Amino acid sequence: MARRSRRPVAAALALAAGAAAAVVAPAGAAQAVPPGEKDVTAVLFEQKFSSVATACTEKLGPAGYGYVQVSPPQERIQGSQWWTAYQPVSYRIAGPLGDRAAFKSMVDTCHDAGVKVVADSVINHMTSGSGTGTGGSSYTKYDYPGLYSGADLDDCRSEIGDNYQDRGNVQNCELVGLADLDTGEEYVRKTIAGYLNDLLSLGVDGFRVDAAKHMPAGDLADIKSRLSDPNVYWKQEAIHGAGEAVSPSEYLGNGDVQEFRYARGLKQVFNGGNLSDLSNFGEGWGFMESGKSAVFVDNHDTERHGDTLTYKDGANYTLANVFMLAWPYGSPDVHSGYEFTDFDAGAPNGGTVNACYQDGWTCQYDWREISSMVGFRNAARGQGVTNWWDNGGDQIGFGRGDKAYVAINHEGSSLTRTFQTSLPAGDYCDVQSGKGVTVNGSGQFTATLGANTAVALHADARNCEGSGGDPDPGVSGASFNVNATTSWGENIYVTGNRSELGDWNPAGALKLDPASYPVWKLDVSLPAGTSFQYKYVRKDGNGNVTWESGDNRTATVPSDGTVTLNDTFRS
Ligand code: LM2
Ligand code: CA
Repeated sequence: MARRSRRPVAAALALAAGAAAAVVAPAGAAQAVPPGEKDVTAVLFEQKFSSVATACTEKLGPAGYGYVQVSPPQERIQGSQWWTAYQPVSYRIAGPLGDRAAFKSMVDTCHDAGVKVVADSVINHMTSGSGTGTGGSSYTKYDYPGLYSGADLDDCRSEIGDNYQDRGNVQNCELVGLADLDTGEEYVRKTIAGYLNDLLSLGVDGFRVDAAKHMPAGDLADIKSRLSDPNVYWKQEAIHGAGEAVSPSEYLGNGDVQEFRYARGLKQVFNGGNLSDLSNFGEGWGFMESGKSAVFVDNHDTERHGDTLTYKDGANYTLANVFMLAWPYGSPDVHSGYEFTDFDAGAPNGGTVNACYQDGWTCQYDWREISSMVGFRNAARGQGVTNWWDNGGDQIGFGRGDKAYVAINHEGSSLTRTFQTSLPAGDYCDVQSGKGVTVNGSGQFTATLGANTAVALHADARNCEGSGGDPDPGVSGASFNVNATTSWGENIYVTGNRSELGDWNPAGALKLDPASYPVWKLDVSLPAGTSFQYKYVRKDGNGNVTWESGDNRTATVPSDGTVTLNDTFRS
């Protein structure tokens, strides 16, 4: 495996030293608005189109995601590494994720589920090697028969390297040695626009523009003006680096720009700072205007280069996503990839997701704490922050007008508090835990938040039916009792093949009550007659998960009442 991959791109993506250009945001800028009512994008990194389609129908649509972003669909170089996706060979949809028909079918299926589709678009460069691509096209560097030849590539034929102080070097030379397209040239502009128009003809709703900083903003404006929908959603990847020649804000005239400082700020706050510092997160931190910023906790590059949080960061990561979705700045991407230890490792199972949390698929978009906040964000749309509270440390709470309220306890001990909201009185579901909460006539509710947990209420979740967790008395279900000896800081959870049990997701698993230790107990509502599989998992204080050994356990809910399960944790 080519470990050399780390250094060139670390350099390409590195921050250069120097003074940041001040970005002045207009006062009262609106929340970012990709077209439509729902602004959260699930990024399904390197998933096959057929698996993306299934996710749209089963998870993304029902959860309220507005968009799904797919990895680059065009023909790429062969190889098992994920980054082959960023080495185009031709603009035919002929990669490992699926062919043209599979792509089209995915777009149609996602649309039927109410989810729009963003395509990751690699238009700054072509591949640097020679060989035969995933669709059978042969190529050599600077020559892609039938598409581009030497005259279409930039004259600078050397690597960008570390010099981000020189605009010409950044935009006209070769990013990690990849053949750089001359986007100033008519034929190149026409050809790139032709590719994007082809994707639009298949129903695509928007583009993530890869390596935007490496193309002059005016060139991108020209290309965009040639599209069948020149106002299409346009999300430019321009990485902020202090003191660099090219500033991300140059691209705001074209459309949205990804605000990398947002993700870096969340890492800083959740890995050591205080949540109380987030009260002015956004323009108040010097970020670009909210209405044109695309934000994320991590992406496929930053989770590998370590400049942001990742799925490996346990509650810090989960709660950062909860905050992002609750906070009205920018339009959020929920990144969703797969477990890795090897930087280069490509998608598990050839890109096919048979089920979340199998084969290494991490499915962040489906984590109970995260997916439940998509509905929160949709309910809170258009509402500013109200009722901010913090303890001066790592505990915060805030409302979104009379539509929603969230509190996050990022400290190591539990928090019991009466929170002041602007919510109408009545019953709500805490969508984080699936337990009912009552807001009184003064807009207050009292809750206990365990260490590193959140509570979240919103107008569209007035009861917990269908959200799992809390059983209503007299309703059918399962009574879990498991004898498990634990060390201090450890807890026992149950998960299984039902949404009520978190769909085999350790992050969505249900915590058992240790009041009768060493027997941990939980009652869960399940439909009468349901046969299901389950297992217990052990989590330590850092969120590390240990699954029970052995086969999945099975049980069936009787037609009237509850099945009682008396188990012993299998180490
Ligand atoms: C991006 N945004 O601007 C992508 O988000 C990022 O993932 C891409 O890098 C990069 N720009 C180019 O599109 C990845 C990966 C690199 C990889 C490139 C091209 O992080 O490691 O570079 O894709 O596949 C690889 C090798 C590298 C080699 C290069 C050219 O790792 O060592 O450089 O190919 O052969 C000599
Ligand atoms: Ca370029």
